[in-house]
Amino acid sequence: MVETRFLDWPFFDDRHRQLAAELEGWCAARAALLARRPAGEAPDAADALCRVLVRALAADGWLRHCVPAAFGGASERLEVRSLCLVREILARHAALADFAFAMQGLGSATIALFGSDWLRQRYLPEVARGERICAFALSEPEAGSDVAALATTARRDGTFWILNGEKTWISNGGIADHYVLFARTGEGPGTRGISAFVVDAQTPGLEVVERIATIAPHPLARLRLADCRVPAEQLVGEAGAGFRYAMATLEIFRPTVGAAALGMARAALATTLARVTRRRLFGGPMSGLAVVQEKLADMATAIDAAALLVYRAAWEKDRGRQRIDREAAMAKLFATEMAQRVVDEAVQLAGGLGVTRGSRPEELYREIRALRIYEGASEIQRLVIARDLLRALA
Ligand code: COS
Repeated sequence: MVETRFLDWPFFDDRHRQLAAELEGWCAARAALLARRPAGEAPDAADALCRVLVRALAADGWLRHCVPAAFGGASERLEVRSLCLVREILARHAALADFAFAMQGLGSATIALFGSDWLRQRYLPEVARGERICAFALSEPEAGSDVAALATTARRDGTFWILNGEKTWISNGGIADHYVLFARTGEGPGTRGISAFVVDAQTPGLEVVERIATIAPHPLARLRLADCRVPAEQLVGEAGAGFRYAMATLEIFRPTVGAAALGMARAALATTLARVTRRRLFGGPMSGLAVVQEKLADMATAIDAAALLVYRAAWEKDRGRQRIDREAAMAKLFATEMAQRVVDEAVQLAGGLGVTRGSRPEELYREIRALRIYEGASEIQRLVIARDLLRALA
């Protein structure tokens, strides 16, 4: 049974309830597509399916939630509650569908928020129509959590910028049509000397040098930039403001990562409920055992607590709060950590089946893990929360 009671919470209005119902209908109608899995474990095994998912999500208008209305989107500006609802529902059905959706948003939001009209007009309508696959290229071999340490450089040369360096763990790397890519331009020290560029995948000097295989396959790559010449109009906003743009983008997407975790946790609970009511143990259904009921209660309570934090953060942003650093960090931290525990309990209650390749708990166990790492590891979210608490005292 699909949980819908949370949609009555005051964070939502009829628009959101309608969106959730329509997306559930879409997922039911596209069940065969959502049941497809990457062909094997090679680093590029998920490429073809990701492309198909992007096209399918676009064909029925879901990617319109990734861009503002002026460029073919669904709402005047990016609506975080809608992004979260779409991610939660897609992730409950198929993690790769959620991934395909999320990357269209993460790899275009910096353009939507800070890009020139020319950039927005050139990129965003194609993103919404699924004609362009997006990527967000921030991490480097020596700069993951500590963004200020990034070493890729961009040097101005007439009407071009010349980029040199390496980016790694770039989602959609290898299939993306463009990368929103961050490089050091040196206007100031550390965070104050970074700029954001939109780099087309075909730009000479940009090369995908390694495809990376992960425990839950999705397109991921290491990129090398060797005298990569990027036209000056591909700079997003102002030179030197890239760190702020990256953080503002992540602030929108961190609650949505929490929402994806929520979807996976709900899938784990649903699978567990189906199992414990069917399976008999010691002469009765497993669900009759107090030790099992205790686990079910803890799983459901953790899920609701995470949902409250996720949709609180989304609602705060949608109602116009400029910065939601603390709320976004709490949502991502709590929801991803709780989903890991809930999925682990689902594996435990499934017994041998839980660790059997191809079972739903086993799949969720592999899929949930990366969410505690990407877009700011749990440790970084704790740092953001603590700093915000301490700043309030100063
Ligand atoms: N919106 C707008 N501006 C923001 C912001 C936000 N949400 N968060 C920070 N900023 C601004 C700050 O206001 C500050 O501005 P000033 O220079 O004008 O004072 C500037 O950015 C620097 O912020 P801060 O001092 O907090 O930067 P630090 O280098 O100390 O640390 C952390 C920042 C660790 C929080 C950051 O590097 C981070 O989030 N790391 C994780 C990165 C990540 O998510 N990587 C995954 C990549 S995508 S898979």
